[in-house]
Amino acid sequence: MSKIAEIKSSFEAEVKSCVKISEVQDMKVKYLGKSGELTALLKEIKNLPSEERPVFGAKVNELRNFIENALQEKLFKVKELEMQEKLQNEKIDVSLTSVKPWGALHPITLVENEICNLMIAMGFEVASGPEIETDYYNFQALNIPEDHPARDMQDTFYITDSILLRTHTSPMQARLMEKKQPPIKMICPGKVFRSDSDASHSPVFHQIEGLVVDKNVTLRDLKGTLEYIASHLFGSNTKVRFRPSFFPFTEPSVEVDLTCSNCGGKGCSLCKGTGWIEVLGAGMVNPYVLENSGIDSGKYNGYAFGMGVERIAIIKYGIPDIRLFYENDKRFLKQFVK
Ligand code: 2NM
Repeated sequence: MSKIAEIKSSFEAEVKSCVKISEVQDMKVKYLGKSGELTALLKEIKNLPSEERPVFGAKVNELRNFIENALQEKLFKVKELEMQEKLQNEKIDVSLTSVKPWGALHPITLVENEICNLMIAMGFEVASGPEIETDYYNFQALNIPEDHPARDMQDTFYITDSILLRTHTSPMQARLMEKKQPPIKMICPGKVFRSDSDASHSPVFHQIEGLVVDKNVTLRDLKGTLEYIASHLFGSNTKVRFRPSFFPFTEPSVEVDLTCSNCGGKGCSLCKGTGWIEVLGAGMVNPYVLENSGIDSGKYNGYAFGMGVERIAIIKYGIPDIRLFYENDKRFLKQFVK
């Protein structure tokens, strides 16, 4: 009996000092386990006179229940304690400044914004439209005939017979002309798609097309507008040259050359000794295109131009391969951060 009291008081002292879950678990083994103190005590029962055994057994069981309950209670308290401690030590300071990931505008976005801002300054409105277009707006409305090579599966990504990925942004201009009567002064920047891929062609690239429709618009108005853009993009000495060309949607049509920004027109490897670089296409809007969109070609005329944003950026920054724009190599992209 005195042994029972002894175990109880040593247990009570020990349990008080427990602060960890593992300590409580160790105590369970020490007191209640197979080779624990209570089991050892029960083994002594055979040494007692038979009339004392029931009382002794009952006392040991009472102590077992007491220990079990006390350990259960202690485990609960200690778990709570450990949780509080974790909350104290592991709290996250959300007000700390984080490590900022690197980011900047893409060079294509920078050049696109630069051109758009020049056009906005001249009073052009900016419009955008669907990248998935109908054959009608992408080709028919723009006077591109059925047998034109651009309509070939080799050049155009078709979704169905009559739905496709736009090959230029002019379908948006046809849409606008249908909705709005002149005067029209608009540009249309956006992604365009052509089945072509090498160092100077990407199946997805960016265009900015411009359109002016009004009374008495002249080729000189077109040239003045392009001179303004060219001098801001490539320097005030940049000259603009028109060469005759052909597009179904313009008549007459021109290829637009700028004096080489690398050599200033003297001739170098970039311009292959000519002093000029072909940068964009343009012309006076074909009257058929105006009529297709419900504009009276007897009353109104206009000019239009189309340029590749990548092409402008390649010339401006001397970039050797168009694919550099799409690889997201930070060493390349960082060079354009001002
Ligand atoms: C170019 C070249 C020449 C053009 C024509 C039109 C529209 F909608 F008026 F018919 N938009 N863009 C055009 C004209 C585009 O890209 C080389």
